[in-house]
Order: sequence, then C-alpha cells, then structure tokens
Amino acid sequence: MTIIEVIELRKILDSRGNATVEADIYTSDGFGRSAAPSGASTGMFEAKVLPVDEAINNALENVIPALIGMDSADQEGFDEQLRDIDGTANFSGIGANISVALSLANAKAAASSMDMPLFRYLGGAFAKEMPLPLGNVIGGGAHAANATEIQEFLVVPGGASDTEEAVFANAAVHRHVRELLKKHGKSCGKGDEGAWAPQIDDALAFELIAEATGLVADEMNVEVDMGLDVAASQMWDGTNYKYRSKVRSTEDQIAYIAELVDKYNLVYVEDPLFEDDFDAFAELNNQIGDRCLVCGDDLFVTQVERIQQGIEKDAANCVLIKPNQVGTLTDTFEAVRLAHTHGMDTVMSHRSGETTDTTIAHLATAFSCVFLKCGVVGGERIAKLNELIRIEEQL
Ligand code: 2PG
Ligand code: MG
Repeated sequence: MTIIEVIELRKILDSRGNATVEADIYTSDGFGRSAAPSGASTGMFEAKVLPVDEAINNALENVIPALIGMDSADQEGFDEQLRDIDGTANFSGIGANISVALSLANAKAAASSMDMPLFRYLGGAFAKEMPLPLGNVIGGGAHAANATEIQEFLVVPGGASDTEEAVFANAAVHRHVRELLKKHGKSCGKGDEGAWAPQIDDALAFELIAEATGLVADEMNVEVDMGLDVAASQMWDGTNYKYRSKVRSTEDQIAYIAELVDKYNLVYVEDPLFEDDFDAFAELNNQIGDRCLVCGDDLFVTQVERIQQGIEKDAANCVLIKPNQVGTLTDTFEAVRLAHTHGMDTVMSHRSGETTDTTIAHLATAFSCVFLKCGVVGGERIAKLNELIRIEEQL
C-alpha cells in the first residue's frame, strides 16, 4: 500500500557543516528519505528557504498533519498540497528546504512501496540512457576564496563507454590536476564541491585541465571535454562584469566567452551572463549554440515561466535542473518536460552544499538528462556518482 502513515523531519549536517532538513516518509510497506541541499551562488529567482529549526517546527505543526493519509503514489496531489499549505509563489511560507525534502521523500516512499528503484518508478520503460557525469576539477568564485574567477572548470568524458569508465576518467583528471598544480608550486586546497581551489588565474586553469585531459586520453583512451560554470551574476555589478584586473561590458563578456569556447573546445557553458539578461544570452546562443551547450542555471532557476521566456527568445539550448530551486518534484518534472518539448537539453545538478542523498542520480536517469552535474570527489559527491554506477547495472 502507498498510503502515507508516518512522516518524520530532522535537522542534519550538510557538507559545509551547516544545518539542513531531512524527511522520512513511511507507508505501510514502503519508506522514503531525502534531504535538502543548499546553494552558495543562489539565483535571485530561486524558491526561498527558511532557517532549519523554524522550518521544521512550523512543518510539524502546519504541514505534516495534512499529508498523513495521502497516497504517496499521487505525486502531483502531494506537491499541490505542499503548495496550497505554503500559499506563496516561492515557498517562503513553509520553506523550499522543507518542501523539496518532503516531495522527494514522498516519491521514494511510493517507489519503495512498489518495490521499484526510484529511476524506474519515475522513468518507466523509457529510462534507458545514462547521463554522463559532469564535474568541476578547479573552482573558485563563491565556492572558494582567492581562487579562480570563473566559478567552475568542469570536465565531462564524452568518449567514455560506460558510467564506470566515465566516473573514473573524471577522477583521473582531478588527480592529474593536483600533480600539475604541485609542479607549478601551487597549493592544493579544495573548494566547497571538492574541486581544487588554487590561487591561479583562469588562463592557467584552462591550460592545466587541457594538459590533464590529454594525459587521461593517453592513459585511459577516453576523451574528456571541458566546460564552465561562469556564475556570471556573481561578477555583475549592474552595468559590467567585474574581473579582478578587468571590467567587461556585456558585449565584451559575450565575445570573451565565445573566444573561450573556440580556444578550448568547450562543450558546455553555464550562466555565462547575468541571470536576468535573456537578450545577452540569446546573442551568445546565436553565436556558439551550434557547437556548445549554453545552459541557464540562475537564468531559469528550474521554473517553467522563465524557461518559457528563454524559449521565446532562444536564449539557451540547455536548462540546469535543481529540484530545490523550485521546491517540488512535480515542478521539477514540468521544467524538464517543457525544455525537452522545445528541443533543449537538460542537466540535473547538485548544489554546493550537499548531503549523501543520491536522489539526483535517479532523477537524471529517469528524466533523460544529458549530464548529471555533481562534482568529482568528496563523500557527498561520490555518493551520487557511485549510485549512478549502480543504476547502470540495473538498466
Ligand atoms: C551552481 C551550483 C552548483 P550553488 O552554481 O551551479 O555547482 O552552485 O549550489 O552554490 O548555487
Ligand atoms: Mg551554476
């Protein structure tokens, strides 16, 4: 049976040592657990979170009682109930940290009640393509002090034959980058997502990764491509993009990104421009969209209204998907569906603050995302990567 009998909420640690919400949902013969992640470079249009203690106390009193007795198999009904109780457009009533933990736990409880893995329950017979792992090997921006200006230098092993090889190819690049950094006499501390956070400029980061991917191609015979999350809203001062020793106008920024795409054969560029500048995105997409995924993260915040605007303006060819940006699994699914219906690719993503929750590995597979963006090393990152290896085994 899939009827919800018990729901528990608790405060647990996330990878930054901050508090987050974990939800447990029990049916008579099923169980689902999920925890909310959290961002550092959050988009201004994201759903809102509430402080954990306050959010849990409020939910125990005002949310949980209304969910007991519902059918976990009715995901849309469950998520609608969360929206109704919240009563706001951005989950500022109950907190998106509460809603996303409950919504994902509910799907897992339903899947477990039906004795199915989550990816199969959600994706059905059409879940058959594995997403490629996309992970950052060098990073800075809001995720590490005094490191690179671009937030994330990403790699994706387009030439890998299976998930295991793909995951290990990324890890090999990460390892080689460390050796190269040492050779250059640079320190090897890590940022929030496990990427190296050295005090180097962006130009050197590109070179080191190009060298490291070359070494991996020789050793493992796997081609690994490069990508970026610029997180450009963090650089935007209202008029220009401010780099340490340079200021770029919107026009300059578009030209700079297009130049990087061609120089380093980038296959993926996320948030290259300010999060509300659909026109600038459209200009860049027009220039490089034929050879590179132009992905909107803070631009779209996993929300159909913003993705719809993007479609009308042809602002991007790819949508980053983060369930906690919108607050429920139903809303997440709607975002993916809208993007795919209009020929856009989707990338399922972690946040910089994570737990060992592996749900996004299942969502990426169920929803046919091209990539799962979740880092390369670190307990909370490998939890997802190892789950991806297990999912492939079951497919
Ligand atoms: C991003 C994410 C994850 P944060 O910008 O894409 O890499 O970072 O969770 O800090 O928003
Ligand atoms: Mg991003």
